[in-house]
Amino acid sequence: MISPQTQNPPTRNPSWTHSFDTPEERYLKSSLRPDFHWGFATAAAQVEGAAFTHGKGLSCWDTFCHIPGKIKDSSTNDDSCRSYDFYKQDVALMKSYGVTAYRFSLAWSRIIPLGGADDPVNEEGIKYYSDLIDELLANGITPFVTLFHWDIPQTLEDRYLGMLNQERYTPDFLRYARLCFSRFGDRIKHWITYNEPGVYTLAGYAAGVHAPGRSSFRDRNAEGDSSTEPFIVAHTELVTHGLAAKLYKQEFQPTQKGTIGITLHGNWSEPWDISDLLDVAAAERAREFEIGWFAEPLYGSGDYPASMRAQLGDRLPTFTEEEKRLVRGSSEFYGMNTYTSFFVRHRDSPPDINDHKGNIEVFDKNKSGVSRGEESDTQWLRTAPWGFRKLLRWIWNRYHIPIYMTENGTTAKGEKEPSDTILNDTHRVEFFRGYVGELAKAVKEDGVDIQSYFAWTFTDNWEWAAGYTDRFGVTYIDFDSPKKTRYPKRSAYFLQDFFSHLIAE
Ligand code: GBH
Repeated sequence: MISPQTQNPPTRNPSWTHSFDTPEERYLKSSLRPDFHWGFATAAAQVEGAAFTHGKGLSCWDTFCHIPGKIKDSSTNDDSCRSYDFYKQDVALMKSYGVTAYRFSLAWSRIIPLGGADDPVNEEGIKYYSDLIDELLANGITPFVTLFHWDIPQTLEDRYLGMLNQERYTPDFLRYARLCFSRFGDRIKHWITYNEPGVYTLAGYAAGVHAPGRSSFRDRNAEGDSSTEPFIVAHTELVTHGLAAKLYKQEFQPTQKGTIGITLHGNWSEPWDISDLLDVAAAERAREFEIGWFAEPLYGSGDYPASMRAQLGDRLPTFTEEEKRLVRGSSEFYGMNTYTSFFVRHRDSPPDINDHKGNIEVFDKNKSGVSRGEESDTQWLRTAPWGFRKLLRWIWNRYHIPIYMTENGTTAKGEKEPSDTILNDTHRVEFFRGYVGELAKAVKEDGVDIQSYFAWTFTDNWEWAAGYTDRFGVTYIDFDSPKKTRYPKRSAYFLQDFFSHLIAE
């Protein structure tokens, strides 16, 4: 069992010390800029709780998780970590971990309960975020804010199917964005419009396993079309990101002096058979479908990758010239979420109508039997830092734009049941040692401009369709306890020690 905590914030187990004295680690000392930001990232729907109180309106996840069969452990996010109630303790705990920054998202339906451009504002919701921001700043922690981390107001789904209706969605999103800039922008200098637009649309509209739960698969979802809707929603996200960024730059940036961008997901794809040109091409195609889908319009040619157009034809929307101008160059940095790497093999058969990956197959081992990495407690996720540096280089060489690492982390086997060794999370420590080390090498040796690292995540939380079964935190939560008691794991202090070694004075 875990021993009870008497201190607040809880104190570090004195036996948890880390030294960085291998030749490579000594060589990497002070390789990160003095103003490098490090900390943790979270999302409102995964941590806040207070889903139906304090004036909050419903989000698509509040409805989705109450539909039987949608969440693995039949849990809901009604109270989750209760960070709405305990934000002060959380800031104190983060401070004790030595972070310099914290990335969190705003729940749109807490701020505008019905979501729409003409709907009333919930001042209590504004006050919550305002207080959180003040608490962070008072503790020397720089807030990074995400406007949208997947929790669209349910009313907008009911009114017009949310992002499937670009025309009606646009003014609603822009009003929400403007309200946030005007109420928080005096103190927020780092804005992220969307978190992983690709995952929102693929999980919600292609696989149908996330809210709003649409797909072509009638055993799973009553409505939807996996062959078209994901691309329509992605288009809406790109264009409205561009509009919100333009709004910020024109009306707020001159006085508020902040920066605005977007966060994309992306895992490294490595050819299954490096000597097979078809696999080499398939890996590049996989990267274009996963990452280039958003990155090319934003940072590259201004249009979708040619490989996507070739496979998808008219099912991929077309940018008007005006939309292209809006989107291209709109993001001032590359927000990167990455968790793992895969081996990718070409397929000989033509692509399925519901394929979104570039007609490839994904493997855990390459042709020679080399594994992509050690298993976590999550099927898709393995420790594969070898691909992380390749990914950083690939992005940097193509786009030459500053990179903000906005998420990276892992679950670990054996964390489902509490035990007296559970807090000594060696697997997670080794994951971070690998990934943060590769990041430092990319900065020092490849000259990649990386300005932040946010580990996913601060505490165990509600992992969407996986419920409470997947624990990504550097802090253990006893979800059965009324106060959702927090217990630091060793990895929290490992990150603190590693970053004090890596960040220059
Ligand atoms: C991030 O998404 C989210 O931003 C964050 O909210 C979440 O808690 C965190 O990761 C951990 O999951 O087709 O079976 O190979 C990561 C999203 C999840 C996208 C896994 C790709 C592949 C599933 N990724 N998914 S599979």
